[in-house]
Amino acid sequence: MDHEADAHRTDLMTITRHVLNEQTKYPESRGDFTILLSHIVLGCKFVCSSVSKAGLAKLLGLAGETNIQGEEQKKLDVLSNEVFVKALISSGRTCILVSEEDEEAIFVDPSKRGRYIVVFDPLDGSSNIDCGVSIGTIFGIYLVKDEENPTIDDVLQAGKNLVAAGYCMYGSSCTLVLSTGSGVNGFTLDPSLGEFILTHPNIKVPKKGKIYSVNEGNAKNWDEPTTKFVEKCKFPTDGSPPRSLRYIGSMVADVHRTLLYGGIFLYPADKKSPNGKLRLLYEVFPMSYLMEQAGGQAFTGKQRALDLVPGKIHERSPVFLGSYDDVEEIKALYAAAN
Ligand code: FDP
Repeated sequence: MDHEADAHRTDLMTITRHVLNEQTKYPESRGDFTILLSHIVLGCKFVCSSVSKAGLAKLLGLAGETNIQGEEQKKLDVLSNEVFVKALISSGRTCILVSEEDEEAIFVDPSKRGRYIVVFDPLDGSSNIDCGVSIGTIFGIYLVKDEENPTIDDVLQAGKNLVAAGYCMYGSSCTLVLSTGSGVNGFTLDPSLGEFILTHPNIKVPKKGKIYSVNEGNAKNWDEPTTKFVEKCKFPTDGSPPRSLRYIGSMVADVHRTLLYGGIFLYPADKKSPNGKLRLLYEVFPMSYLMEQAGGQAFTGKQRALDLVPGKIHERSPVFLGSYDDVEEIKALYAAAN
């Protein structure tokens, strides 16, 4: 019997225990982040349970529809947003919230205010809900400059100022991937325990990948560097085999695969959408932060993604992120084109 392996199986590293361990590296820490994270985790557990019961619970359908009891049914993304907003406010550790679902930033009442800003997309990839494809929650966390006087400028910070970022993927299992600035760790929800357990410690994205991930339906409108890059993936001229194309169309799932298997995920600018499609604050920044923390890169076509400073909370940006070498290739093509 392998007693050592057995000891590991009985020594469960939950996400809370992991963050508490990290916290001991900062003696000045007051445990605020751990409390904030436990509220994010609660939101993720709620959404996970709702997504898995969606068909059964008749949660699907348009917002505004009524159920048998005559109550208004909420679409999953609307419901998820409400759960996250309430959980984050009640944590007492947040001062500003920016959600994909809300046009304006939410300023938390002074009586419940803390020093963290959370930017999030409560249910990303929502066009995939009805067909049971993996979807997820994405979040990024900043610190406010002055807790007494939070302003919108505290939100409009470069991605490199994030203090933490992560996503939770609602797929065949429920996986929460988190970075607090010292690497990336993945936790899987054990439904019988109701706890996220560390299952993917210290994730590193392979230096070079064999997969590219893009919505090729937009190819007609791409610029030259993107077109050349995808052409090279399909018809390599250096003797290497062609790369595989994988595109789910749900950012969390596409990025999760890229993080684990390597490769590149791209949502470039095109003639119809000069800023691409993805939102800077709660899609591009958190995923770019995780990718860099895992040893990869994230580029916009012009610069390092995390150096961008948003001008508006719902601003969009093109993005190329993934394995270090793959992003180097696209950077070289853009450099040659300018
Ligand atoms: P969705 O429209 O389903 O919400 O930004 C949202 C997003 O999904 C991402 O999750 C996904 O990567 C992207 O849009 C897919 O866009 P396309 O359908 O244009 O490929």
